Amino acid sequence: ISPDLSLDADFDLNKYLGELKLEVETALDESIAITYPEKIYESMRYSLLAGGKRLRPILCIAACEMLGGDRHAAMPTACAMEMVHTMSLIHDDLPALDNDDYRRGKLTNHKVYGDDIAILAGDALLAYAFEFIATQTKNVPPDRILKAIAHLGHAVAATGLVGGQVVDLECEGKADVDADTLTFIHIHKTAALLESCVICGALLAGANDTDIDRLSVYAKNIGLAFQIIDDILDITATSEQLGKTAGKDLVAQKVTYPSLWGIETSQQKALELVEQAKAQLVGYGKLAIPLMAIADYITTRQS
Ligand code: GRG
Repeated sequence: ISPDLSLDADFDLNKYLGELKLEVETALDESIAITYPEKIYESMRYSLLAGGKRLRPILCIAACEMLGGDRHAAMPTACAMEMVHTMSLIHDDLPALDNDDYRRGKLTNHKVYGDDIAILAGDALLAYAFEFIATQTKNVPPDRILKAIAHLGHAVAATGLVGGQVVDLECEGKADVDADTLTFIHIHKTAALLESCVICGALLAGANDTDIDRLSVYAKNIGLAFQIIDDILDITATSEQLGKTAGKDLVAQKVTYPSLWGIETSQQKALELVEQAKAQLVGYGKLAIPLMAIADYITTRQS
């Protein structure tokens, strides 16, 4: 589904993603200066500026622009989304959770700065994200900013990311996790923040209730599709590294969509979710092209 295929021809998604990623990274670089006590600012910057696709800020900006909003109005919120995402990764990598040594091709935060500073860097990034939206958003009516702050709070609290992570922890080592529980985990752990990026971008542009409903379905669907593809990429990447049999053994320890449904059915499900996501945006015409293209990118991405 496309708003108008002839208008699509000129749109270069890679160029769009590349340019926005650069803009976001410049804004992120400027968002935190190193001052006393240096160690905490260095630790925050180490993970915030470690690369990554910057998909969350890009979604925030694309949603704002689709509804006629200004890119600069959304940039502080877009940066805040990446701060929250980064802090969730720092905490997720800690020995008490996933215990990972590498992230985005670099040593994880706690491997460089120690568990104590990594916990504090995560806390600082989370608090600063909200301060950043409240103090840096310019030329947007305050009621819209307030709605965005409330939405993000709901998305990261026990009602969102944290709740999803808790259920994930409870399922660890269990072989009988069902599809509903898995969906609960992913809707909260992964889709909630992606959804908040889209909704907050839209709120800053002055979205009405219908816009919010449509974008909410769009974002939940691409969020779930994103996680399904993430699980598939995990298997294929692990298989490539370790040989197919060893890779399968390794991923079998955790119930995922591909372990429940198989890779092909999971891929099909992700494609269906993306088509339903795009169907929400047909009424927005040419302005929806970036969000439509990002939805497709979710299922075609290789990393
Ligand atoms: C949010 C208060 C608060 C605490 C964190 C640890 C935790 C609670 C939640 C875990 C959240 C988590 C790590 C979800 C996984 C999300 C996911 C699919 C990450 C990978 O995202 P990409 O592919 O990564 O966009 P890049 O590196 O490109 O940014």
